[in-house]
Amino acid sequence: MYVLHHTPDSAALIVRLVLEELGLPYQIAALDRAGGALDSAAYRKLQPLGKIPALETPDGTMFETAAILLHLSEIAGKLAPAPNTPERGQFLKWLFFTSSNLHPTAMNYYYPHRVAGPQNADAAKAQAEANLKSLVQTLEDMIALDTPDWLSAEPSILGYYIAVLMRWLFEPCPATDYPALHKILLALEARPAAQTCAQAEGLASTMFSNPY
Ligand SMILES: N[C@@H](CCC(=O)N[C@@H](CS)C(=O)NCC(=O)O)C(=O)O
Repeated sequence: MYVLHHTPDSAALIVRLVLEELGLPYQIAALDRAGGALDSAAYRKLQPLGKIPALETPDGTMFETAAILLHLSEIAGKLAPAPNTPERGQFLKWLFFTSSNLHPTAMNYYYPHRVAGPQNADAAKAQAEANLKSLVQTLEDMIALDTPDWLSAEPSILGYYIAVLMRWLFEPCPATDYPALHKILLALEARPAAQTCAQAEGLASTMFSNPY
């Protein structure tokens, strides 16, 4: 049994989608963020930076969304090209592009004061927005050019990761501006795993393509 330390519509949603898609048994451990749960000694033992998510697995606790997703896909042998296949390197490249560039820049957009201080937050947010548009366009161009199987209408850990980020980024980067990505979001949000998560977290059934 996996235990997902979770708040709704956070990066824990990405892990939940993958647990659902793989049919792995899991429990939700709700984090009382307003009550300071992220700073508690107990949670810092699971996630030393006090970030969401953390996942308790039969092999120990994991954090970092991309690491968790890769681990789950390797255990199940699904949702990513297998190790030692020709597609694996390309897939890993774009997974790390997402976790090292897109995800942190999304955080900079929502928490600009953290990177620039309160007095510079507006400028930092504007810069994050410009960076996000460029990063999302880079992804869009790659999909349109390469049509990879591992980022397509078929579910993958990378597809779900990007879908949740596009949900959060609807305001600066509406999905309809990116036709190749939009097609993927429509396919993923129609899946039973996505609808189960949407219901559980009180999200629209068009959770990725048109979230609000
Ligand atoms: N690199 C981490 C980032 C996780 C992250 O930033 N999570 C956000 C929620 S989406 C969070 O914990 N926010 C609370 C905060 O920063 O105070 C990962 O990929 O798991």
